[in-house]
Amino acid sequence: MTERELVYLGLGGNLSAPIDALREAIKGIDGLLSGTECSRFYSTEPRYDLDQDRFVNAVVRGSTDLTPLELLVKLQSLEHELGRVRDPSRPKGPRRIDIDILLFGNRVIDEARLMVPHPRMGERKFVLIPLLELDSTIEDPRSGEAWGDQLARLETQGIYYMSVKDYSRSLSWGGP
Ligand code: A4P
Ligand code: MG
Repeated sequence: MTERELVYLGLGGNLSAPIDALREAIKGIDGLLSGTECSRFYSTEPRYDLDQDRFVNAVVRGSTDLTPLELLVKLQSLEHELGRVRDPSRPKGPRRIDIDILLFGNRVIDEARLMVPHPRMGERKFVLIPLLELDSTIEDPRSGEAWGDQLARLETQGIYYMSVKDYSRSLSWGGP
């Protein structure tokens, strides 16, 4: 039997009502993980492909007894259901929703289909800030370094809190 492991997922989107897209994604993820919790939502300047709208980013965590690849397949079908369309000419371009596996317990996974910790998370404030909101003490299982120390080395990246009405970490939103 597999043991339950704590998983952190990075969510982002910048096309057609991204707040709604993230909320729908969180509902879907809540059906896959137990004890789901979510960071605040952040409005973030686009990285890599700069000619696109700001993203909404957040991090969700919860526990699972799925294997990492089983979880990846389920998350990819959730992305698809929520209207994710891949444009091969713009791999870092606009998208309705992107769900990345950031951390899976303390595992280090180096497979073509799945790399954990997510290989670029240490350079992304739009990942590290919401991640550390959920647990300020977690460490990179590759290096043992605190993610907070990696965050402290990064340059300004344009990360803004969003005031989302009636939002709470327990996944309950009041009102429309
Ligand atoms: N894959 C490997 N490791 C993982 C993992 N840990 N989690 C493989 C999820 N997937 C993983 O993913 C491509 C392949 O990576 C998958 O088939 C899977 O087997 P994808 O989601 O199809 O491709 P992608 O989303 O275009 O790549 P990626 O790296 O997730 O995109 P990025 O790098 O996230 O770029 N700026 C701001 N401010 N905020 C953003 O959220 N996002 C992007 C998108 C660009 N700029 C941004 C943001
Ligand atoms: Mg992705």
